[in-house]
Amino acid sequence: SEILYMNDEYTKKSRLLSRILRHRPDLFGVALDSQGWTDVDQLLVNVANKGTLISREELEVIVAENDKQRFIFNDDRSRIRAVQGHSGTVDLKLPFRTPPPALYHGTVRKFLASIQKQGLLPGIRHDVHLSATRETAMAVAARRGKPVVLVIETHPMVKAGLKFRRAENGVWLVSAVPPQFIRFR
Ligand code: HQG
Repeated sequence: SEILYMNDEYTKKSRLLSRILRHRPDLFGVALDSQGWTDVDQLLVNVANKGTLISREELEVIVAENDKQRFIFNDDRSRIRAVQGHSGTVDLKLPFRTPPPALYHGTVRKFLASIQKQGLLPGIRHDVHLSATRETAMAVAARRGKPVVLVIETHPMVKAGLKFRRAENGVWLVSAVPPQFIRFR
């Protein structure tokens, strides 16, 4: 149907925007500033030059309807950035916050031995991503297989000097989680 087609189209365009705004702005000649922002009009021109037409109206829908609220506009809506998930040298300047006592991380069994030894590491991303609810962590893990949800004891981490931030979409960010703060069962 027309609506389904539009949804697929938006999902494809949203994935492309994630790739540009989080990982590879260079491939599209897009410049992100130090906090990850880029000019909306310029972004749409550059994306069009590479063969994908996204109108300003479509972009508004993609940002507003995105299932994980992955993108955000600045106040006058002239600039846009990814809310989290970057692999480049972006500093989002999110304030430190005290997290709830338990946060959750969804993973799969094949990673457990390594996580038990090394703790949670950010991999290619800037930070380890933690979820506020067990359900969200389940959904994150289900992308990779049968979910295993780890409970993170945050207050001992804060006492140990580790700092937490929360992105606008509710994802909690921390540089790493040493294994002694992870409840495996
Ligand atoms: C695992 C998606 C071995 C970790 C989601 C995870 C989320 C280790 C994978 C967001 C490890 C990294 C982030 C260690 C961590 N040894 N494996 N020491 N430490 N891992 O994708 O948390 O659609 O970078 O358990 O919904 O899965 O992109 O992180 O399985 O919000 O917006 O290494 O990405 O959102 O994978 O997902 P990722 P994640 P978006």
